[in-house]
Amino acid sequence: MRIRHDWTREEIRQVYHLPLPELIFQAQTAHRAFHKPEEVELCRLLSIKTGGCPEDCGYCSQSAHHKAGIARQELLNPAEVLETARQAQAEGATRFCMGAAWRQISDGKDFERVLEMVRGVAALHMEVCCTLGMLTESQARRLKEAGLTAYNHNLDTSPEFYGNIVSTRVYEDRLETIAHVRQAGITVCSGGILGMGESEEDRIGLLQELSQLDPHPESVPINMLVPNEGTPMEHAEPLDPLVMVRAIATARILMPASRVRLAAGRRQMSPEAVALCFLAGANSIFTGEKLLTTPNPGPDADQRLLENLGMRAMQSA
Ligand code: SAM
Ligand code: DTB
Ligand code: SF4
Repeated sequence: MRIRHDWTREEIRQVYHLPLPELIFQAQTAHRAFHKPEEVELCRLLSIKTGGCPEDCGYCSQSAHHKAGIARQELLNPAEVLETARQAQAEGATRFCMGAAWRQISDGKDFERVLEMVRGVAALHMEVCCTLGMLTESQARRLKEAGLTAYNHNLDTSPEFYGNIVSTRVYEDRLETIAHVRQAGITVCSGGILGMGESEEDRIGLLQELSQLDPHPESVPINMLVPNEGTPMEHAEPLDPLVMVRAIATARILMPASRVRLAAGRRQMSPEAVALCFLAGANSIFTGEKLLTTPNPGPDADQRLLENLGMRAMQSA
C-alpha cells in the first residue's frame, strides 16, 4: 500500500462520505496492512502545569480568558511526575504524555525541569511525549537530546475554521512548531477536535492538512469535544458518535501507517460507539482516571472493554 501526501479535497470528501460498510472495509484493509487489528496502544496523560494559559482556545478549560473554575497548578516536581509514570506503566501504559498550559516554552528553570522529567520517563523505557505549546528549533533539539519520542501539537480543525476557535495564534504558527519538531528528529503527534460547531468540510479540511504533512504524523489524536463549563463551547451541540467513526476511518485510509488515537470524549460515548471506532481503525487510547483536567473512563473500565472485545494492549516497542 502506497503512502500518499497528495490527497485532494475531492478525493477525501469521497472517502469520508462513502457508505459506512464500504468506508469501514477500506479502513480495515488499510489498518491490516500496517497494524495488528487486535492491538491498542495505551497512553497515559498528565497535566504537569495546569490553567492560567494566555491563549484563548474556545474549547479549553485552562485558558485564562475563560472561567472554567479549574484549580491552577504550577509546574509539578519531576519526582511526582515519575511516580505517576511508573504507576501508569504498571497499569500497562507504554506511552506517557505530559501537557502544560503554556503558549510557548520559555527557556530557564521550568524548561530544565521538563527536560529532567523527559529523561526520567525515557529511562523507564516508555515512549515519552510532551505538549508544551509552541517551541523553537533549539528547544526541540534539547528535548530530543533528553530522550523525547514525540511532541503533540494539534491542528485542531481546518485552516478556514481555525479563527473561530482561537484568536491568539494562527494556523501557520502550529505548522511552524510541527516543522521544528520534525527537524529535530522527534516524531509528530497531531490531530484535532470534532464537535466544536465545525462543518463536514472543516473535518475534511483538517484531515487533508494532516495528510499533506510529509512524513505523516506518526500519531493522530482525534478528540471529541469535552464541553467544559465556563468556556465558549460549553453549550456546543453534542456530536453524533458516527462522525467520530467516519473521521477515524478516513484518517486511517489517508495515513495508514500512523497510530490513530481515539483521544478525548470516550466518557461521552457508548461502548458500542467506541468499538466502532476501533473497527474504523483507531488503535490508541488515553488511559487513566483523568485526561488533563476532565475525567476519563479509568483503568478498570478500559480493561473490561478490551477484554469484552477480545483486544489487547500493545506491548512496548
Ligand atoms: N497548551 C498546549 C497546546 O495547546 O498545544 C498543550 C495542551 S492542549 C490542552 C492539548 C490539546 O488538547 C489541544 O490542542 C486540543 O486539541 C485538546 N483539547 C483541549 N481541550 C479539549 C477539550 N475540551 N475537548 C477536546 N480536546 C481538547
Ligand atoms: C490530545 O489530542 N488530546 C489530549 C492530548 N492531546 C494532550 C488532551 C485532551 C484534553 C481533554 C480536555 C481536558 O482534560 O482538559
Ligand atoms: Fe492553552 Fe493549550 Fe488550552 Fe489553548 S489548548 S488554552 S494553548 S492549554
